Parts: sequence; structure tokens; C-alpha cells
Amino acid sequence: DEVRTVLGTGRAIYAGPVRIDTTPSGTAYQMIDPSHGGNRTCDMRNTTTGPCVLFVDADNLWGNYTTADRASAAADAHFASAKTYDYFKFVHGRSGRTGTGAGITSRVHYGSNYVNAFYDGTQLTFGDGLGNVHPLTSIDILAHELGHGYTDGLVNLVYSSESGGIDEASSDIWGAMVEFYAAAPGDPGDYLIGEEADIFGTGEPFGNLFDPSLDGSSHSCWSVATPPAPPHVSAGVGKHFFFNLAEGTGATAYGYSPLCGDVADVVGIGRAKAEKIWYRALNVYAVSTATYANMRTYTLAAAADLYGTCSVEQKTVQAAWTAVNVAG
Ligand code: ASN
Ligand code: ZN
Ligand code: CA
Repeated sequence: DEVRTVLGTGRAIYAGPVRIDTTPSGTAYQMIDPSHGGNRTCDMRNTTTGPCVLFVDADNLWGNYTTADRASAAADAHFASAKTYDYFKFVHGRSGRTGTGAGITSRVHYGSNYVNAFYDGTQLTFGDGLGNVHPLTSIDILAHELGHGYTDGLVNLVYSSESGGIDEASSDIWGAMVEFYAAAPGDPGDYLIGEEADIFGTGEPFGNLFDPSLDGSSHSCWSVATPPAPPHVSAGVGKHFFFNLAEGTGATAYGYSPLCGDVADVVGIGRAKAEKIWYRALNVYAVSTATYANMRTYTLAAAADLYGTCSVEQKTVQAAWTAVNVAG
């Protein structure tokens, strides 16, 4: 039997008014998306255990843009999981994180005042943030978490030292790239991560790609302190490399990008090429113990494959790494 996909309307907190795919069931609709691998979105009811209750709705109109309606955060998650699925399918040719077309379950409203989100190898989980009024269901956060699943599907990076940092950097790269790709009316693309969820209560994002050290701990450039640093800290080097490659070291449109090396200005090659180089480096070349020096080699090889040896793209990869102190 053919599964009938119906377009519902989401009134999402962050993404704004969006179309989401749902499934009719009797006289109602379920938050199951047959067009994107069967993604489903369910309610943890502010508990940490017990069943996650699938969202069901009578008129296929989900949420009211605020946390007063439990379906609003669900609409954000359901939309973002579909856009992440489409991003990898249409930009990178990968069908689901396992490559088999399978989607993901997003569990929202997890715990109380839970200010985090995570991927556990099977599903995604999102807290409601400070005061339970800042759900961590924005596109960049969801795509970061689901991005862990995609990165894992390409290369099983060891979650410590530099390989763990490359894993975390990769998730922020996917987070930002999916946010641009999704082009949600309420949440256009940027290089900030998690700015909507206000996890500190100060309006500060919890990260960015142009100067990761602005979070107070991340390394924007490689140093001898980078290999022993925890993954979320060493990740800064990879994020900053990617920003340099896509936008350049002189880019001011998205934020300040400092140089750490003695290299001349890097002129970015654009997101569309940068994301393909990163993906191919992970997919074709990376091994589980990859270091940043290795990633330099892998991305140079990927750029040569895609754009030619000694192409502008390959030379920019070189310069973008040198600018974060990852020398050849
Ligand atoms: N949100 C975090 C991450 O995906 C969760 C964690 O620290 N494991 O990096
Ligand atoms: Zn992560
Ligand atoms: Ca963002």
C-alpha cells in the first residue's frame, strides 16, 4: 500500500510558519513523516523515563508559535528533522544517517529545566531549556545532534582528543549548513549555534564557527593544548577552518575571523563547495583516530578529487588550515 503523505502546517517557535509532513490516522493526524524516512516526533511530557507519546492532532495545524502549546516545539523538531534529511539527501546524496533511508525519532519536552539535547545512537532528545520556555529544538541544534548520526555513518570517530573534536566540529558544521539550507521564515542561516535557545539566559549563543573561543573555552586555532582538550573544546579548530574555507578570514558578514598563523588573507570558496569537501574528506578518507593534521591531508585530497589538483579550491583548503595553525 502506498503511504499517504499529508502536508500539515506547523506554527513553530523558532522556524515560524512551516509545512510539515504528517500521516492521517482515523479522523486525526500523527507526527509521522513518511516522506523523510518515517521521522516521528513525540512528547516526553517533561519526564525522563516512560513512553514518549506520539503527537496527534485533529486539524493538522500544529502549535501556536509559543511554548503554551506543546506542539509548537514539536513543529520545530519535525520540520528540522525533515530539512536535515533533505540536506543530506539532495546536497550529499546520502539517504538517512545509515544510508538506508531510515529516519529518526525526536523526543521533545524531555525532563524539567533540561538545558541540553543529545543523540544516543538511536534517537534524538531535547530538553525545554531554562524555565522550560526555551526548548532546544532549533534547526542548528537538531541538525548538530542528528549530524552526529550522519558523521557516525561516514566514519566512526573516536570520541576523545582531536578525533572527538573533529566529530563535534562536524556536528556544528552540519548544524549551520542545514540552517542555511532550511531557509525557515523565522530562522535564516547563520554561523551561530543555539542562539535561539538562550541556554545562558543572557541571549548569548552557545557557539559560533567564526571565532569559537568567544564561548570562553574553545580553541579557535590549533596549539599543543588542542590534542588533550575535550571534544567540545578542540572542536573549535575544525569549525574555524570550515568558516575560513567557506567565507574567508576577512569575512565580516557573519562575524570576526581572526588569524592565528602568519598567513595572508584567505578568500572563501563558498558554502556549497566547502560542505562537499568536508563531507568527502569524512566519507572517503577519514579514519577513526583522525587528527587535525590528518584532516588537512584528507580535505586536500577531497578538494583535488572534486575541483582538481592545484585548483583555487584546493589552495584555499591549504590556506584555511594554515590560518588555524594546522600546518602542512
Ligand atoms: N549536546 C551535546 C552534544 O551533542 C550533548 C553532549 O554533550 N553529549 O555535543
Ligand atoms: Zn555534539
Ligand atoms: Ca543558528
